Amino acid sequence: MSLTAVSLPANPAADDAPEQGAPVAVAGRDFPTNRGGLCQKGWTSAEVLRAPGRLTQPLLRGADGALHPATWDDALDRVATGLRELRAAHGPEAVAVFGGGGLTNEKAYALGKFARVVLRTPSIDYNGRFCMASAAAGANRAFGIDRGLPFPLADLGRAQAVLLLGSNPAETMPPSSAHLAGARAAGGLVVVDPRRSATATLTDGSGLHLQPVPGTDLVVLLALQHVVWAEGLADTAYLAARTTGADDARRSVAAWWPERAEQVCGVPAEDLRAAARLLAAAAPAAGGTGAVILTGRGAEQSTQGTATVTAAINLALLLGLPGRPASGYGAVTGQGNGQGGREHGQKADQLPGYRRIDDPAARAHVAAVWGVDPADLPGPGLPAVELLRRCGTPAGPKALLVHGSNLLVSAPNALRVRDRLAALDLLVVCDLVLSETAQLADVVLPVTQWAEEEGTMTSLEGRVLRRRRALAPPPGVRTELEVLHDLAARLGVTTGFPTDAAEVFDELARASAGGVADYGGLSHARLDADDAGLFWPCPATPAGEPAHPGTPRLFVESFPTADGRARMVAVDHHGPADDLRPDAPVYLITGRVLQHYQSGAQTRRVAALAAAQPEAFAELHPLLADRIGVADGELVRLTSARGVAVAVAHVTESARPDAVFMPFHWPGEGSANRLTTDATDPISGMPEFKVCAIDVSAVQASAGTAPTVPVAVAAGGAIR
Ligand SMILES: Nc1nc2c(c(=O)[nH]1)N[C@H]1C(S)=C(S)[C@@H](COP(=O)(O)OP(=O)(O)OC[C@H]3O[C@@H](n4cnc5c(=O)[nH]c(N)nc54)[C@H](O)[C@@H]3O)O[C@H]1N2
Ligand SMILES: Nc1nc2c(c(=O)[nH]1)N[C@H]1C(S)=C(S)[C@@H](COP(=O)(O)OP(=O)(O)OC[C@H]3O[C@@H](n4cnc5c(=O)[nH]c(N)nc54)[C@H](O)[C@@H]3O)O[C@H]1N2
Ligand SMILES: [Mo]
Repeated sequence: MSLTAVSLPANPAADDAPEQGAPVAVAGRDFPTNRGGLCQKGWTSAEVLRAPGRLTQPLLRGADGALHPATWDDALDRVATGLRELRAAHGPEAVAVFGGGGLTNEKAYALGKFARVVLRTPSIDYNGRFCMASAAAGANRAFGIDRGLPFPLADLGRAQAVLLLGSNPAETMPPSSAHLAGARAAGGLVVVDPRRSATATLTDGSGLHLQPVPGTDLVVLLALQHVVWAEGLADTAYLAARTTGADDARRSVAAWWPERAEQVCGVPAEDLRAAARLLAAAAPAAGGTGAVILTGRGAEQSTQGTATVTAAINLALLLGLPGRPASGYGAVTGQGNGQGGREHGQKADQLPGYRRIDDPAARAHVAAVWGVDPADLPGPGLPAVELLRRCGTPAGPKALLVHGSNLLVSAPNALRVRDRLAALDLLVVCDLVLSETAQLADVVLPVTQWAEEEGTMTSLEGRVLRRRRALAPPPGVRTELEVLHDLAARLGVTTGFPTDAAEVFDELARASAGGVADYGGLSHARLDADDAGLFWPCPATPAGEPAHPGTPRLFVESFPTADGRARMVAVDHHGPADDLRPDAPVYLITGRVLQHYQSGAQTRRVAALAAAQPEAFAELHPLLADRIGVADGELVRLTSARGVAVAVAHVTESARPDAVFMPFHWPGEGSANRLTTDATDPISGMPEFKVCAIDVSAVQASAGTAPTVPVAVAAGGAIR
């Protein structure tokens, strides 16, 4: 299975799609990435798939301001008419598209093609911008390729040391944390997290938990490199043979000796030294079994996310790791199709096959597959945060189509996002449920989810997997391939948008051929024959020759850059955009809990999960709780320059005294993203979700005005 909880493998026993209403068992399949295990959310995912509140009819906003059930024809006509009018009045850029990393490869591909060929708009981006953008930017720059892991996940289990920066797999991908057991047993697990997360507790008794000041991972990484150089632990033969830029990178860490780094990141100098030595000893060049450096969202969702990833890569190169056994740098992918979702063209600057939309050769290739003139393909669009910021402004998009994202809850500075989306002339949301974003829409189209349709997804290791339909969709819903086909036809494009996923995949394979993410040798039929999937790049081979076996391990011989070498780039620390100050003296850090998925649109509707984590909460250290006079279980008010949130205090020593942790799974008053900043990384466009400055105080409940804690919006509540 791919490493996300909600995206579970279809029950392999369920060859015949059970009928609607029949029980669906979700079973762990014996598969190398998850060792047959499933996380808690996984065990209840059959419930998630059948969560109440499923939309089965399109909804149209009426003159009375409410959403009313409508026929598919009326709903699609309204969308097509609206798009045509807005395009005629304001030009093609006035229509924008927002995709999602939960979409299958086929849907992500079709959506990107729809934007460029039917709408002819450059304005398309997706929620992966919030997720993998910094890891992608760093890896593309250094290695010439962005595949979450350059080796099969099972290799991780053989590594003697693993450095995890800002990743909490014990809660966010429990099946994969089994692969940390090897490093843990060897005393080589190092977890960098300002919070004593569930994953950080795995270092108890052995290994190291480094608990930095939020937003200072880059300083930790610069210091680790400093120690490697200073103690003669660098793999200089590897640097000479396989990299460029090592001298620059070396100069950039000269000023970050451990005692100075400690002043900024708060991690004791001795711990920094110990971590660097432990990693160096695990490197194959030093006789170890392997060392892996992994980043998660904690290190990446920062205005210096690309720089932080670059520093992690520089450290890996310094130790000679990439391309060596059970070694290297990787980024832990997030959503169901977080990897495939970023390869096929729903990114603002991208064409299928991970091609650049500003590359003339890439445009010519893809235009030929699409049967259009390359000159008619739009150029690059704006990254997600900027796209949303411009929605409904005089020069910005007037219409937005949303496919697979609940922006009102998950986007940074969510109150501003709400204002921007409310200012649109036409908001169209395709979803399974009436998410908070769908509640604001003019048109809501009910669609199928992955388990109800045919398709493929790609795991963080670049393993392309077939997903077969495991259950019948509720009557009344359509697949997004059907929606795009129908809309294209209404907008005058009657070919090129098939509704059969195998056919879409074949075209995707041709469009990707010769690109970085080459799927040219793959098809549904070939993947059907191989339950374990195949790793891209997997190019087509000439007729009569054996099929390409796929590429489980990258970088063994060289890197896919112009000169075959990895590029080391000097980076430096500047700190968070919204830093502490007298009226905002505490950091807010955000993230996830085991029981909920993302914006919670699906998991908040599942009774068992809602009961286990019913309400928005904020973790506070006892010292901070004492200072503001709040006890465990009482309400706190969190205030940033953007907004105010209210949450239940969880008083715990796992927090730093200067940092409150709040999950972002809840809407309304309990929404962490009412507080977060929409400042972004200048290279990747990634917003700084993980760190901003807030004030926190006790909510004094006065009689009669007891504050309410937000709960899930009742399904269907806004329909009249
Ligand atoms: N249960 C569950 N699982 C999920 C998801 C979910 O919503 N729920 N979502 C999926 C998706 S899309 C993703 S992207 C992944 C995300 O997976 P992770 O990256 O593991 O998840 P997060 O909880 O966002 O962040 C990880 C850790 O970063 C820490 N952190 C916060 N600020 C900083 C900092 O400045 N530096 C460092 N080093 N750490 C910091 C937090 O304390 C947190 O423990 O999970 C996937 N799996
Ligand atoms: N503060 C803070 N905010 C964050 C993060 C953080 O760590 N901290 N993490 C960020 C990250 S990494 C991510 S990935 C985002 C995720 O946040 P979102 O982009 O909001 O992702 P989901 O909550 O998964 O929303 C998916 C929506 O699509 C619907 N859906 C599911 N499957 C399909 C489908 O096949 N088609 C369509 N059309 N709809 C479907 C679901 O019902 C749901 O309403 O949140 C980001 N926001
Ligand atoms: Mo994500």
